[in-house]
Amino acid sequence: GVLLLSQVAPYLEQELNKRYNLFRLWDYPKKSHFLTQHGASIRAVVGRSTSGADSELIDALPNLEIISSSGVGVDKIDLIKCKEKGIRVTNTPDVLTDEVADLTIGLILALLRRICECDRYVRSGNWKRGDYKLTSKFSGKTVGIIGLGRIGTAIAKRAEEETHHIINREVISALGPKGFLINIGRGKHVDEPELISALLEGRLGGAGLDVFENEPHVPEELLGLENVVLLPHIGSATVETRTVMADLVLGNLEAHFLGKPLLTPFI
Ligand code: 8YV
Repeated sequence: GVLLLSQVAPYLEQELNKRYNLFRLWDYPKKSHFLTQHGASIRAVVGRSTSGADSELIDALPNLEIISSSGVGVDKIDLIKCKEKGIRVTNTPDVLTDEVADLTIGLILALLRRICECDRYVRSGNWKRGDYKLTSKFSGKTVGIIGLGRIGTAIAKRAEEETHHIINREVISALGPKGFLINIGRGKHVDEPELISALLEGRLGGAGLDVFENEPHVPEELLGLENVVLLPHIGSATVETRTVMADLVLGNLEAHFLGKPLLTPFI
């Protein structure tokens, strides 16, 4: 059997259903009941970056061979446990890079040129009451990118938690009132309370956020701010990209069960 941990693109679920004996974890009100009843029959797990797979789940699936995850991030999968038990892990790298990079530029422009705020201004009829305030130019600005390329990943593997709260008070202060923070990676990279106080106190110009520390919770303080743009973790969420990601998830499972080399092994 294949266990689906959370909702994925309909296409992926349909294909999994056609090919395997598919169990959807959320169909079972009590996870523990499902695991006792069916745990031993599960050979593969499919999830997304946000669903992960912790050591408790892995231990409850004694015959698990592979975790095929839709998404590039594997930060919520207990990789040490997987290595110990010889469980393979695949993700969907590269195919979503364009999508996330495109949205990052979208977020930057939305934030600096205050596109969402301007839209609200027109809708509310305030345009008729006066001029809109001026915004910030993007062309020519310095852009700092903190990310996990091939080398960054190698470093992160050596030093776990290397990226936790990497954007702290010091970095935020360095950005300053004319600086903007975009987070399209992981919520935990940013010290959220520090970000909030910097925004409230005017020590940071603004923030464009696709991810949060405790999704889907978004801190109340952010909701009232005009100089933030808030997105519901949609970096890779287009029909085109999610379909290619789904094919990669399916391709990895198929390769595994045919005893062929995995297409995109993480471990
Ligand atoms: C997803 C992501 O949330 O790739 C990642 O790491 O965060 C996103 O693409 C998701 O897992 C897609 O299903």
